[in-house]
Amino acid sequence: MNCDIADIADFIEDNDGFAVYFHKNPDGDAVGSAYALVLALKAMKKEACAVCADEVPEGYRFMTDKVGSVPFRARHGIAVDTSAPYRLGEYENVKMAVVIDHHESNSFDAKYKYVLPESSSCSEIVYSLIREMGVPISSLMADLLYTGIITDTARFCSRSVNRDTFRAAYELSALGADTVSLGRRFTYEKDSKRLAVEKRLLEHMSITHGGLVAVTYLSHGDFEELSVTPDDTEGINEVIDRIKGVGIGVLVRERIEGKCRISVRTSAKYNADRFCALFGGGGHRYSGGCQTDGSAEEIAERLSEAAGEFIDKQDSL
Ligand SMILES: [Mn+2]
Repeated sequence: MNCDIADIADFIEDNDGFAVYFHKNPDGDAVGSAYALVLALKAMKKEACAVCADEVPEGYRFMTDKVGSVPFRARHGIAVDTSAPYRLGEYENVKMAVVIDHHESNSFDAKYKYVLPESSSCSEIVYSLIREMGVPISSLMADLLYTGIITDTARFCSRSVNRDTFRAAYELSALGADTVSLGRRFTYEKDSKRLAVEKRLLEHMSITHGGLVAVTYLSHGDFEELSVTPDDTEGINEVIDRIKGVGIGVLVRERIEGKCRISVRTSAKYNADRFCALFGGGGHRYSGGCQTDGSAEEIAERLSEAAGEFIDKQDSL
């Protein structure tokens, strides 16, 4: 059961000493929502820091370095953009007082839990919370939140985009977000490394089941050969999301040998959260993920079959 967003604002007002946790392999939404919230807490003269099991990707540091987030022994945990405790890595056993998220399958237990699956990004929710807290939104906060929105929605192209997304984007733009350069930097321009990664993904792409299933992978060997960093694969799921007519798109990444991270994108007809649940994962209606052991190539093959079966079952209902 969700609490009211005003309850979270009250809890923050009445307390001090917050650590804002966000998921490992952080993306723009995790980074944007966490650091914007830390800035808002600091603006309220609260002690606050952002915490993640992994480092903030290089590409976001021009913003996060300005936040001045220094780790300390916090009294209260706040988790943002994180669907389940295991996504916090080494911090998975930290007790959260507040959970703010947009993953339907959110499995956290917290006194103040606010999960809005219809929200296209967590940054959008954090934006509402900061307004509820009555904190003026600085241009750095606006940049961070706008980054969360455009990266999580693949520049307003994901199926979860709605009028609230555009309203938040518009207001953040009015509050000083550098929309053009952030949009180009995070969702449009690609360097040669990124193009090489995409080329490899297209080479590995198999489209089966009458065009309904698209599966591709980056093997551990590809990661080594192309020296792929997490920065090079930010938003890379667009390669499986932008193919016309595909019902289930799957991308398998084997950054650590024998350990695969799987991303799934679906069309309106198939539920990504339910498909990923078959492999112990989860997510949203149109996007999800899971993890499994094996080589990327064999996992890709197995998932291609599983996706075909899932589609047949769904279509026969
Ligand atoms: Mn998100």
